[in-house]
Amino acid sequence: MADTDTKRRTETVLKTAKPPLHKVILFNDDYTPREFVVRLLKAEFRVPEAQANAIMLTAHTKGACVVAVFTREIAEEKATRATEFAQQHGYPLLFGTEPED
Ligand code: TYC
Repeated sequence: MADTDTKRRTETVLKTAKPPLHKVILFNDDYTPREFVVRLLKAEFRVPEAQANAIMLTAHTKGACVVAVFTREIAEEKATRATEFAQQHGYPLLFGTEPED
């Protein structure tokens, strides 16, 4: 009976491996109207107006801005869709992806 009190137990904690994340990056250009960038960010990335505006302004002043972070496949799909949407409207707006450190 005292046995059970002194028994060593090994506990195995199973951790689910998290997939590596990738950033979607918005690049500045001289031609795309600011309002169009904000509209696209809201539509494709579901960010509220104030956040879309802040992201656009950071890209505008610094050259680029991280929009959001996703798994690689989703990040690439979103960057491609957003870039193509801009192209369809005649703008050279560019989105890219890069692995998160
Ligand atoms: N620089 C653009 C302009 O002055 C606006 C702009 C902002 C474009 C952010 C791209 O990622 C961008 N009309």
